[in-house]
Amino acid sequence: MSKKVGIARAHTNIALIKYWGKRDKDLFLPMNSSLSLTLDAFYTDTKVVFDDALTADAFFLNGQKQSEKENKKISQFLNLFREYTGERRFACVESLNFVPTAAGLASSASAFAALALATATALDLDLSREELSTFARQGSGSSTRSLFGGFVEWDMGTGTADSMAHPIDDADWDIGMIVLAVDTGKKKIASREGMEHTVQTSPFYPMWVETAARDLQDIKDAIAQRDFERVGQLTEHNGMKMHATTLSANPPFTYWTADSLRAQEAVRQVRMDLNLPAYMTMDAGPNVKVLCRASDMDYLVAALKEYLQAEQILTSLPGCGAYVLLETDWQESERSFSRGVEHD
Ligand code: 2P0
Repeated sequence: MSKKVGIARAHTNIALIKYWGKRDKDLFLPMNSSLSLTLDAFYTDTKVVFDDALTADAFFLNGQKQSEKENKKISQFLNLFREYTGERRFACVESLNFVPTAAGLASSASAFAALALATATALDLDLSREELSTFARQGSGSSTRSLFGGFVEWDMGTGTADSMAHPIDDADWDIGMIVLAVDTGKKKIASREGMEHTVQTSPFYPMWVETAARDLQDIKDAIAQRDFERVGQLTEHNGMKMHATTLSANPPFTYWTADSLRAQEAVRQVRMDLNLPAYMTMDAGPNVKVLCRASDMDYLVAALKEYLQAEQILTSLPGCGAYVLLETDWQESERSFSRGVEHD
């Protein structure tokens, strides 16, 4: 009996210049390049064991065996590695999500980045992080960026070999993010379907692609100059444009709820009252994320508590890239996961 084990941690990321639309659905090639901030506070730990004794792949999330549908997604992802290496064994995948349920943050970014690194570790693959990001991408587009820390670009590339992530900047210059988790229910329109419908039906979509390229260049320049206000303005502008493409889809749809609008209004009010830079962005869900100065976070949170409940407000500093864990780290993760569950 032989086993090969790999364990890894990856943090989630929030796009400042959004990935919205695929030019190739099977290969997860995006219509535009994107740029994100990796977040320290939210992450996934994943253990992969390739084992002779298994007769099928198995997937456990937060200690629960997952449905056939979820299992299939994981199997297909593992197949990419099996095809690449000639590995024939099945694997057992266990993941622990340290993304508070209350955050309502999509966890596919940290999930597939952790799974990619854990699998590559189990199979002793000698790949650069950039190369590994091309595998992660084929699990979920946004996970491409979670292999790196700080500000990260996912270059759309010309094909599957070069559509990969690159680190841009450590974001160690007083950067923070506040998550306003106004609604934590399951999203009604999955991002995958939402982006496809938008690509197919929104007359604004070509303009999205054209201006996203410009926004990306501008934000990279602003990051290089450490011009926080410019980074924030571009983030807010780009995010709102993404959501304008959903409103202009046919039939139209939106990820915003009344609570999202109230949270946006709270951010506008608070930044005006405190006269502090704070910029909003939203993803394929109702929650509002606020890019701010790390040193302003306490003031902003205190002021936002006038409008939202304390438990709806979460904060994070920039996070690091994905890394390999040892068996002892995994045991510690399992313990802290069960402690967290007990506290819920
Ligand atoms: C992003 N989002 O750049 C954008 C902004 C949501 C809005 O990436 O189909 O789960 O698995 O590649 O990565 C969410 O979509 O989609 C996403 P797939 P994914 O973060």
